[in-house]
Amino acid sequence: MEYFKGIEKIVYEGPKSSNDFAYRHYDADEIVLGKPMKEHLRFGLAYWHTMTNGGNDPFGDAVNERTWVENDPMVTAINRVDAFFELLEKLGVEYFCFHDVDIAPQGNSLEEFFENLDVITDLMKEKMAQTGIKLLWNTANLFTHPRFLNGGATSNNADVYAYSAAQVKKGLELSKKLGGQNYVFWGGREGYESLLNTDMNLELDNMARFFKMAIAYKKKIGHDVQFLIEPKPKEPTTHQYDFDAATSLAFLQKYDLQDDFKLNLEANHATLAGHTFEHEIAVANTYNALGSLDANQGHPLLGWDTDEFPTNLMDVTLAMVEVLDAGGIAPGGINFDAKVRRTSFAMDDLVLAHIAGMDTFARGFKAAIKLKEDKFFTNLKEERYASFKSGIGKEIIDGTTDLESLAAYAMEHQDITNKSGHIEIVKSKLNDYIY
Ligand code: XUL
Ligand code: CO
Repeated sequence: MEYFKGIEKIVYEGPKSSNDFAYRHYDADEIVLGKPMKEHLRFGLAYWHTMTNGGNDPFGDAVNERTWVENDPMVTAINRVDAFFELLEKLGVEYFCFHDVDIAPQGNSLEEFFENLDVITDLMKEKMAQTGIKLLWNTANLFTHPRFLNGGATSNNADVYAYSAAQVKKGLELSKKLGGQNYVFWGGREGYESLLNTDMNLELDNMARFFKMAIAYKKKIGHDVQFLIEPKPKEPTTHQYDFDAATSLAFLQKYDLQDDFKLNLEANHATLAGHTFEHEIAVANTYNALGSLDANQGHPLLGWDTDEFPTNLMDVTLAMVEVLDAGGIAPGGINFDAKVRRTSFAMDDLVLAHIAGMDTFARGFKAAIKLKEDKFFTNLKEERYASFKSGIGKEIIDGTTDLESLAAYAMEHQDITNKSGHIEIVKSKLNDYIY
């Protein structure tokens, strides 16, 4: 059965095309920096937004037209697999991501849930073999069901902790079965609402214990998958433990987990934390911890996680500059953790929204390459930090000076002149690369 009727495989037609159902910038096979563009960008589709989300908001019911939905949840789940792979193939996207609860009904027990997951992942495995489509990452949803109201691995309730472990154990087995390249831990409700009744040290210790058990289990089953933590500062809890890249890295170092985890950074989570996307990627790069990206954008006027499709070319370009600095994103990818607006409820909106996101990333990627080739930022920074190239600055870098000799130097050089950064003209020149 065909779900996306009337839509052919989306192909690259070039920037002059007026066909909405074509790529104007993303040319999967174009050789860029020695390999096809698709191998740089490694786009992924998110099951939850694309297949499962109904378009509900706190004020309104589901609106999305989704022709795979039937009364029997298992029939719907099976239909979804067909529709999902049809969409992946039509878009020419080679990776996907899911939470356990996105793909199969939970039934009335863990046993039933796991059986349903086995049936659905059998189907997925067949489709993957037929199409060459790969699993970028999967994860366990430890936040939607009421049992997780106090979190999963940081719950005050040990039975919930054990339940969470069961889901992650199963998730790792499914990752192995499907050849998952990464496995994500987003701390859904791993955080707290009030310190008045929260033992933060116990909760953080428990989270570290949980991660250590997951590392032990992936080793035990012989599945060398890259673990990723996905930072987010708030929502749903007031204080999420994995607030941002820096906080997550401090946690990993405190518990000696830094060699086993990298970060999955999401644009809208960065902005919620009061950062830019490129800031978060740059912080990860400082620690060699860039794992993967969740591509989306927030609304500049709204303070919550709107998960819009990424269309802001400047933001995407600056993020891609950092990705190039990291030497690329593999084995991570660029997962569209993005949902169509409630007013974009038609089936073909799913196609159009992904085209928009992929074209934006292709343009941003090319602009980032040009910026690197022209040494746009390198030249600016070399000039700005020139004082560390020679004289006292070089001594600081070489470690051949100390506080006393610096103080003696300062006594002789009190007449300090700073150079203007001319940041306004820098921004204007940057625009030339983007638009
Ligand atoms: C929530 C979010 C999640 C994670 C996976 O804001 O981004 O969908 O990406 O659990
Ligand atoms: Co995400």
